[in-house]
Amino acid sequence: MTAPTLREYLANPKADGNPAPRELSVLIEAISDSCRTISYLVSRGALADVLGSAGTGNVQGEEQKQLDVLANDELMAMAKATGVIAAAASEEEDDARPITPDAPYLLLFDPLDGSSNIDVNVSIGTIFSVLPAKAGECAAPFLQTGRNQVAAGYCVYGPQTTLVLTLGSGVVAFTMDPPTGQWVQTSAMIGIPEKTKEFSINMSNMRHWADPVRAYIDECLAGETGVRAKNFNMRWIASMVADVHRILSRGGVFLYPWDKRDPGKPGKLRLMYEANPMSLLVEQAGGKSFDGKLQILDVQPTDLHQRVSVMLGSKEEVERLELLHRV
Ligand code: P6P
Repeated sequence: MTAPTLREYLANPKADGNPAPRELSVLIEAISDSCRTISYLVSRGALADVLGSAGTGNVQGEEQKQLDVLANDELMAMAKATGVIAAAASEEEDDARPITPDAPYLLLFDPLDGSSNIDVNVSIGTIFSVLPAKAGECAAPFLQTGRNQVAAGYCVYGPQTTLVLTLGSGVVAFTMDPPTGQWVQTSAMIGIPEKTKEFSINMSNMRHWADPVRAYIDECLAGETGVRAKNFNMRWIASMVADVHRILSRGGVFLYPWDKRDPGKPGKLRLMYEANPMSLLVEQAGGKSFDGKLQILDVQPTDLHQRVSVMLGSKEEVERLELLHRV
């Protein structure tokens, strides 16, 4: 029996016995088409003269890479063409864009996360989040908690191009078959191991961390001689999509916590289109995601581009961090 394609997966009954809603299937397939296009652009790199700076900055005050802008334009054009997106918001744009009045969904995305890795040929990715459109019901329809997401996922552009997706009934993965461009299911019901020996954090920020984070990492570094009684390994790709993909694939814990470098900033990563979609995937896969006080999916957003402290992954590790944040 051959593995289903993305289209077949979307048409098959889910846990609730029903196929995905038609408009949601249309959207997910359109996102996969855009990811295929972005993957092609990323893979051509210098050959297509798409590397390097775009010479512009984004709302985050960050320099935009050419591929950031190309990926953003591709996803915005897709959002308009589907007819099922009421409005779309991007890391690369100050304000959300109204798209199709009375359409059922809001789309949020980081078009190309990990931009600092683009020019050095390290894995990067597209992250997306789908919320129900509540246009007319509230002044700020985007400011819904991550629990409201109807779908979330990412596409990692690495040795394989893999789309990882949840519609709220588990996490599945599809790998793009280069000769045909077809998305073929390669993982069903991804589960994060509760235990791990791998942590993922940018250690150069150690002197700036809050005490509970420092205590947790010190425990990991103490290895089998310390309270954890086991040795840990460290990974930091500086591309959230790649680090989270590893954690979904074999376990681990990822931290980008608040630190003292800019005390007024809750963290580096953005809640709406990085932390929330990744947290839904992680929870759906049996892991946890915590901001130092709350489960990230319970954080009530107040701004489209707000940042958040992120600690997510294997359940046992996040619960250790929760304990250390309570003492
Ligand atoms: P640092 C990429 O720019 C990103 O937003 C995430 O993908 C990644 O985890 C993080 O920033 C890396 O940050 O400070 O280690 O360069």
